[in-house]
Amino acid sequence: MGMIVIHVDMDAFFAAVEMRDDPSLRGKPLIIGSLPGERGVVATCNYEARKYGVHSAMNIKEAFRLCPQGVYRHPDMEKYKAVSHQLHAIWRTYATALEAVAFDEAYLDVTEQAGDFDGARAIGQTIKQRIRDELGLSCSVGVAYSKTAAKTASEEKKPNGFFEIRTPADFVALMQDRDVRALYTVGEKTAQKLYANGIHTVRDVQQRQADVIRLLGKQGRWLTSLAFGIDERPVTPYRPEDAKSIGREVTFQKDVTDFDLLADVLLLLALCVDRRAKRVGLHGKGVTLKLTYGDMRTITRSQAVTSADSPIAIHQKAVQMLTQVDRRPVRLVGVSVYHLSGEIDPQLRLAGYFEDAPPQQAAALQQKLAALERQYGLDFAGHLEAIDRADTLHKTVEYMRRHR
Ligand code: TTP
Ligand code: MG
Repeated sequence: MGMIVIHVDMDAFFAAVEMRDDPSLRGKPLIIGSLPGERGVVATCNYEARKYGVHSAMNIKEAFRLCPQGVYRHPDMEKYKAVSHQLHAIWRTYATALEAVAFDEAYLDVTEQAGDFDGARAIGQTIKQRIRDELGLSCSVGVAYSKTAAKTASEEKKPNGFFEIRTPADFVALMQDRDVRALYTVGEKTAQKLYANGIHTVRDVQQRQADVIRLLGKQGRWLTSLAFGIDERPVTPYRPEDAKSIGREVTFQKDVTDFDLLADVLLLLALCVDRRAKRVGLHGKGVTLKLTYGDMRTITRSQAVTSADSPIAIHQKAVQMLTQVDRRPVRLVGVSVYHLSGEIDPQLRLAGYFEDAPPQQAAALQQKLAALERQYGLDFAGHLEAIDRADTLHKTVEYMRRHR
């Protein structure tokens, strides 16, 4: 049997949380985002406000023009994040894989727990009930054979909705006379392109596959499959290392068995990662070590750190994790930082390596580089800039491998 996927999406999420916590807001149009008079947009609004035509991403001026009697509030992201954790705890109970899409939205692979669609319906209903009872919030649930169908299903009866799409044929029957924009990933721009070529409905996409592919390339191929209800993407579980990250890796020409060499290579990788992170003004709150063994099995190890804001900090963590993995021949080694945060002072971004590190760390880095120079007979300190380039990094690492 194929997959069974549940898509859960909270109703008017930020607004619903605020109404739950402040009953005086209930029944009034509530707009969360910028305040009238400020610059900015609507993050979301409750369904009362939607009656006036207010919606997400609308300029706040426009929202105020449409709904001057509304209540306007700034979002409280910390609070929504906490609620999101509670939601995840409930969702996780029922899924072998949970893919978070946003604070308030996730795909759950319930194939195993559900057994069949009747089981999945029971899980979907239980999730809705628990979110209502335990968190005082409402959500919409879609149960389906694929991710796209599940998302389509959760939108179908929003708010407080529940809907099932059990087969591709059911999906097609539901969708074929709808506008192309009903297809997942078709936005305004894509729609205009299709309209301009006389392709208006999902049925048109089905009947004019070659034109759709010619017009849209890769996306066109995806859409023609989708028009027939085909979407085989798995629910991909969220892991910390999947969060937006900055990483660098290198593949050896011959498998490496010397873990001291790997530790040395990790210093160069840490330098590259740190530099790239600084360039975009971010630093990580976690470090991931990645190894691919000679048998192509890849493992990753991740650990939180107070702040991965220096090459030394990144390297230390990576090496610590390296001591805890299987010592088998290694084909590829990589390091990345994740949970990126913090726009650092733009001035600092331009500063060199040693200037923006605390003196102690700068000294530690100098020492490590000097040790590498003695060991391999390479002038690292003088070539740090070049090491950032893929070909130089690769050459340097190969040189180290042969001269160890
Ligand atoms: P959505 O699920 O798109 O919206 P929603 O939950 O508020 O409403 P619906 O009932 O239609 O699902 O987004 C979830 C939250 O993400 C939303 O409450 C606010 C935030 N958000 C923004 O901050 N900006 C945006 O442009 C959008 C679309 C959402
Ligand atoms: Mg939502």
